[in-house]
Amino acid sequence: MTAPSMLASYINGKFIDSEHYFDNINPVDGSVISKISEANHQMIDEAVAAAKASKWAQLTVNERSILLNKVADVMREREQAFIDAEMADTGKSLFQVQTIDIPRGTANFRFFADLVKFSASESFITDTPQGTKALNYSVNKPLGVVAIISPWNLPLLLATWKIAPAMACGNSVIFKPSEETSSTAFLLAQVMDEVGIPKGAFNLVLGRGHAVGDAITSHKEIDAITFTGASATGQKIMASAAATVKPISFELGGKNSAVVFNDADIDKAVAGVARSTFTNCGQVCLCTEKVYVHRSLFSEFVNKLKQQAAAIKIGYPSDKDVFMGPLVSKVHQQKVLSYYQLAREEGAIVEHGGGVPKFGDARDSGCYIDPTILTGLDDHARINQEEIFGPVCHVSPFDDEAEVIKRVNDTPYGLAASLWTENLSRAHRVAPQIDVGLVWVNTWFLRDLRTPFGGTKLSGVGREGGQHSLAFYSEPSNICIHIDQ
Ligand code: 6OD
Repeated sequence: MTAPSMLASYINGKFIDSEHYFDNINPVDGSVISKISEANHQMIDEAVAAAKASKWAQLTVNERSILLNKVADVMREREQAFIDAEMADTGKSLFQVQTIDIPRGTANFRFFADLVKFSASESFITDTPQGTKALNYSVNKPLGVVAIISPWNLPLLLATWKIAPAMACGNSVIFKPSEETSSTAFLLAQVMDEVGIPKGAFNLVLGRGHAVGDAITSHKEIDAITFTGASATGQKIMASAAATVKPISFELGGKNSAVVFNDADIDKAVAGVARSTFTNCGQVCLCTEKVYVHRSLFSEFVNKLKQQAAAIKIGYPSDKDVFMGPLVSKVHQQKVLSYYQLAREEGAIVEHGGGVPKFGDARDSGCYIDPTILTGLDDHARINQEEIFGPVCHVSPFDDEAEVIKRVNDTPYGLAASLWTENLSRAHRVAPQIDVGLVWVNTWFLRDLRTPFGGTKLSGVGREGGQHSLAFYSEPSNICIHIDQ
């Protein structure tokens, strides 16, 4: 498994180093994977100036679509390099990068490259009672320079989810990936370069949040900001964007529930909740952290979920059948462990896990953590209110439908929920009452790129996906033509 060993920013069609470097650490064993050159303020200014001057917006929709499909083609040819780089940075399992992260990177480009060609703009014939007639139609223009700040949990997937529609709509982008996961971003810049994307259309600036992220979000020449990450960071970016009233689109944190009703197929529900809790070590904003199970099924459900957790293979990400690698970093491992400790202090019963697995080799210096199941706390325990972002859920019993809806909604977040029931009427009745942007019934993280994606409350602002993305990344301008009678 190899990843690029020296990572540089890509600005105005050139790879550029600064004299400041930091180490990119492998979460499997703490070794250094690569050196990352951190962009300085002058480089950020150059990137923004290049983005403004780029010819990208002048290309036709069809020309942009062809080039973005070429990006997808070359990413597909280089799939193994993307897989290796993503695994090295994140420690996520081969199975996951092969089936989720990297294919979605390519799919995001293809989807938006095609969608933008088939999108119509609005038009209305105005016919007033006084007999005045006019034709109104809107033209969708790019916003200009869009800053894209993406997180470490699904690095390529979440970056391309924004880069592809932003560029399809004719915007130039300034892309800052998380400092934990810059390798696939660097590979993507190489692809953009080779495919012949006009200079300045795609700029990659590498570095840490306080050094590079803040300089981007406060930059006066940036026209819009789109961000996926922690709610607290979203709050800071929003304050910074307010100064110039920039459009923003945020996908933020979650404290997502799964509800298992007494009419659920219990084995499907157990397998589904295990997947929604432990996938990517719980490091997906959509992962389940609170599980409500009808009291009649509670003990059976907890026992079966414990069996699933015990069967999870934890190890080297590239080993066959490994489902959980390490968490992304030591800092994050310490954060999740502090919540395991807090759960004990709050009086939780630790049904499974609660610590760090021991391997007796180099992995003991890595960022591994146990899949963990908790019970015994009420909904107002901090464990049941705060986003942990680790492979952990708390399971509580409930008695009736109205009660569980109220309890699921009793959180400052509103991203996702999953319902497990074989009763179709119940699914239709309950789903719209959950105050979240995404409800899955008898499944989880089943994605259709045309659907609105985003959250309510602390979980975000706006929706992306399909036409929602095109609406965010473009500015409609209405043209009204009077029709002489
Ligand atoms: O699947 C997607 O398009 C998406 N935006 C997933 C977000 C996951 C957050 O961790």
